[in-house]
Amino acid sequence: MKKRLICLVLGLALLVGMLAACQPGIDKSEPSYALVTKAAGNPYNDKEAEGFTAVMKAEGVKAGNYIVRHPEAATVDAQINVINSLISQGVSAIAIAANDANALSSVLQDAAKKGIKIVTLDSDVAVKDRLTFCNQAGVQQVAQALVDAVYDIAGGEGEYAILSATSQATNQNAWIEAMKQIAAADSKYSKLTLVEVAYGDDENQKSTDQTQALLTKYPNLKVICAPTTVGIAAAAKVLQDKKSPVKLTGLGLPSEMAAYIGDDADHSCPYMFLWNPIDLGKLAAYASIAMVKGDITGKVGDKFNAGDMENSPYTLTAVEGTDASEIILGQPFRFDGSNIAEWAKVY
Ligand code: RAM
Repeated sequence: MKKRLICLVLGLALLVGMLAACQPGIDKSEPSYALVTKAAGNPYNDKEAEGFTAVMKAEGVKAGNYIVRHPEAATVDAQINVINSLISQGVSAIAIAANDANALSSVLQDAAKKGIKIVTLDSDVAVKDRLTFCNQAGVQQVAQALVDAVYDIAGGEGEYAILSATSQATNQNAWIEAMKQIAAADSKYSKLTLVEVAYGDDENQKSTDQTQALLTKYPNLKVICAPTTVGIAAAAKVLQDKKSPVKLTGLGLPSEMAAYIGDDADHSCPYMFLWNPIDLGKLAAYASIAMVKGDITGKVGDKFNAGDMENSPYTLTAVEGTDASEIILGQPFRFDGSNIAEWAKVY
């Protein structure tokens, strides 16, 4: 029995080795591009990768010279490992959705010293550690849409909670901070009370547990706002299965949320928002290519072509209050009962 197990393990190791050997390696005579997402196991990240890969193929980058890496968990350590291995492979550019705003600084600086162009997408790092940021939608616009949705769904007053991703996620933290400021700045929102920001770490089970804990802790809770596709899908299922009167909004993937969207007692989420994550991956691919070619350097005002993307050519604009740049993909888009079926087929 033991022998058979050893044979099986050795056989599997051999197979994995052979498969790895079949992967085409980087051809160093041509540029090479890497995408590093937040983590494996999140369909949103698969969509980003789909867009990135499609552009690489369309632009004639040869197989082996574009690499998609999904770290094993949404942590800084997992991303540092991946970036170190990309530095040793000698890629020309890394596009990364960061799990932390500051903790990747030293590894990204190492990469930059080797001449690797660093672009962020979805979740930024400190502006000194990257050349530009492919931003899905303006932070203020996302936050305003979410605060207004909470206000509307709660009927203008009462308790709400936020179910976020990881506590270090730059993008979620920026949206939540902006939501708090918007709510504090206008007396219209003064009857809304944010009772807790909970973290489901972009894991289904943790997000489910956190939703259940919020329901137990806050019997008067009216709305949960989950600015994460993993969190909103987990919360939607908990609320709908329980036929809970608590309602949900946030940022969700239409393909995962179609069963929960609707403006009646049978559905947990009246409406939510997102952007096209496939397009975000495409934008990061085009920005990386333009950066490596030297068409852009990351300066505000730089422009680049992005194939057949809707807003091409894109211009690098200033991140509010700084002279660092970002590239805004578009506006947050609203999904409700009237359009969810159509969009669920797309992403
Ligand atoms: C999750 C991730 C991602 C975020 C979306 C809305 O998939 O946290 O970073 O942009 O939600």
